[in-house]
Parts: sequence; structure tokens; C-alpha cells
Amino acid sequence: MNAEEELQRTIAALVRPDRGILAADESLPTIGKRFAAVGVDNTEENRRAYRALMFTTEGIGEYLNGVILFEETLDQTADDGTPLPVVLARQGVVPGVKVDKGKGPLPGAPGDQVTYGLDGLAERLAQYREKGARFAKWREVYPVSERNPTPLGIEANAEMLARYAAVCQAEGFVPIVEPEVLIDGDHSLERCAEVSEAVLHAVFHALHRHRVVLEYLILKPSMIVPGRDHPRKATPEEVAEATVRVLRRTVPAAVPSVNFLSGGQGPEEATANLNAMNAGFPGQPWALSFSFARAIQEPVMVAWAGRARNVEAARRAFRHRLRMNAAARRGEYRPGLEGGG
Ligand code: 5MM
Repeated sequence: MNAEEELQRTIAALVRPDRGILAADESLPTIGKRFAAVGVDNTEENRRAYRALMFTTEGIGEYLNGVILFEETLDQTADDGTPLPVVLARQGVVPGVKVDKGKGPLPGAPGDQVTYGLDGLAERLAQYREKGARFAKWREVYPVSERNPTPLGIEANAEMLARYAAVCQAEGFVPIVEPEVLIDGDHSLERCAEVSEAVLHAVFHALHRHRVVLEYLILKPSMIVPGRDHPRKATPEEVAEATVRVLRRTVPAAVPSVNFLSGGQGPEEATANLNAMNAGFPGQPWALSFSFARAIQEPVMVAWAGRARNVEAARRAFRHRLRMNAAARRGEYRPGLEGGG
């Protein structure tokens, strides 16, 4: 199969209707933070056991098209010795991998950040393919303040996302392009919309410059929400209206799917916001779906708490959250379903 045939096959599998993508690609420090919140030690065995628990949950292929893995997970196995990427593939779920190497300050743009990891990316992708990965993910973050992101920050981050995406497509990997406008701060929903519009505009301009084929990528943006410390929370209808408006202004119709990150929203909040988009604004040129990490995994981790005797309860929590988000993907979620109603 040549690179284009691989891209066609993978994107078709990643955009199947009524499903989304699970982000389970927390780096070592991030999973450490999440585990600490539920009293679990950040050991390789605990990371394996936790991720194996999720991926061996029966029936997840009904709700998931793909799972984004952390590099380490590609080499780990389920309790019966089956490699975890094989476990996913057998469930009809495409394994992907986060390929960025973390972030740091962007010189010349105080307050902004930039992500590392382009060196040797093509070679790393070849190794990840051997281990079963078929798509990739790279995240750039944009802190919001009166001055940030700066014009330089917006340009530099767009350039990184486009260069990453171009390498992925040359190697036959579908790139997930993830520009995250951070929720930290007290900014308004309008300020988040203004920043997100500038960010997405620059990202798609850079993707065009680098000749990235829009039909073979997935956009993973943040929703348009007020900052966490803003005095008023937005309703799902307000979030949906602002988010769809910004996407319509910036995301070409050739992009097949927009799979949101949850970015610090609570599980039910993220589901309700996604639902409001699909219920209130049907018929958009792209699918509106999910690629949540925390908003799916939080209740799973709490139910598990590192104890083997809790595995079945954790699986139930996982399946429930997936079912709720699949309903939101169709615009059929309502809070009453949370209790099983
Ligand atoms: C923004 O984070 C991504 C989506 O997760 P949420 O739905 O929780 O916002 C997620 O894929 C993220 O990239 C991973 O959690 C890993 O982050 P780090 O910083 O460890 O690479």
C-alpha cells in the first residue's frame, strides 16, 4: 500500500459515524498527576494495568474509532500477553500515537509556548507503524492573557503543526492537529473566540503552505468557553453557538472531522457542550465529535483507584461515558441519561 492508500484507509476508519476518539496519551508527568489524585503510584505496571483495563472493555468499538496512545503503551500488553495495539485493533479501534515531545517557552514571545519533537519524526513513525500505530497526534498550546498569544506565538505554533502534519502524511500517517487554547485565566468567552479564530486561521494557512491534504487530517481544537476563573460559566447553547461560528469562519469544508479536546471541562459538561453543537447546528461540513482524555477517564480512574477488585466498576464507568459521548455525537444526549434513564 502506498502512503495515499494508507491515508485513505485510516481516515475512513477514524470518521465512522456515531463514534469518537479516546485520548489516552498522557505523558509520564501528566499520568502521574492524574494517578496522584486517586492515590495510585505512577509505575509502569500501574500505567499498563490501567490502560489494559480500558482497552479490554468489551464493546468499545461501538463508541470509538481510535485511541491515541503514549509511546510506552505501544510496547505494553494486556494481562493475557496480547500487545495493547492488537487488543484495540481486534475491537475495531485504530491505534494512534502522540508524537510530540512536550513543550517549553518560545524565545521572543514572552508567555507563549512551543512544542518540540520534529527531529527524527519520519524515522520514529516508521517504528510506530511496526508496532501497530496508524495515526499521530501533536498538540500546541496557547495561553490566553491580555498579551498572549502573541502574533509570533500564533505563527510559530501554526508552523510546527503544519510541518508535523506534512511529515505524517508523507509517511502515510493521518495527523491529528491539536491547537489548544487554554482554559486557564479569567478571560471571557468572547476573548476565547477571538484568540481561537486567529489561531485556527493561522493553522489552516500554514497547512496550506506546507501542502497538507485537508481530506486526510483531523482537527482537535478546544471548544469556545470562558476562562476557568471567569465569573460566569457559559451555557451549552452559548458554547455551541460560539464554537460553530468560529469553526465555520476558519475550517475548510474539506476537513472530514473535528474531534474536540475537553481541556479541563467536567465530564458531563463536555458531553453537554458537544451535544448542543450536534443538536443545535446539524448539517455542518465536518463531523463534530470527541477526542477527550480527562472528560472520559476521570470517572474511570476514580472507580478503579488502583485496585484489581474495582476493575469491573471502572469498566462500567468507562462504557457509560463512551455511551454518553456517542449520544452527544448524534445530538441525542440529555442529562437524564446519566442515571441510566
Ligand atoms: C489537552 O489534552 C489532550 C486532550 O485531553 P483533555 O480532553 O483532557 O483536554 C490530551 O490528548 C493531551 O494531549 C494528553 O492528556 C497528554 O498531555 P501531555 O501534556 O502529557 O502531553
